[in-house]
Amino acid sequence: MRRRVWNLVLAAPVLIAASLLATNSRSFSTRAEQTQASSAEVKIDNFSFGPTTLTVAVGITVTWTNRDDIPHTVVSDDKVFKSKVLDTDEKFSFTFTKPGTYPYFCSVHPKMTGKVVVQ
Ligand SMILES: [Cu+2]
Repeated sequence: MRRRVWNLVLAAPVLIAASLLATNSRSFSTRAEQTQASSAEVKIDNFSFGPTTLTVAVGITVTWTNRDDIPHTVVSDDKVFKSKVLDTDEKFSFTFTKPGTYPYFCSVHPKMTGKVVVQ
């Protein structure tokens, strides 16, 4: 009995912290949508990257998702990043830590090109 009370005492601050954290992250993500998101997405579909040009802030993680029923890759022209062959619904992520323009293409279908602009 004594032990159960002690567990409760220990659990209370954890629960409070967890609920505070949940509240904080919710308000943060609302704000993030408007100003600085921490991630961005590119969809691969119908032999194209969408959006073709994605502009993000430094530190953003971009995730490419293959929504096509054909395998594709995401390969940087300057070899900054390179995915494996992505089957349907597979994802590839890369975090951009330096400003610049990062053109990329699909090595299976080199006519498929896109660009990430990091500001
Ligand atoms: Cu492709």
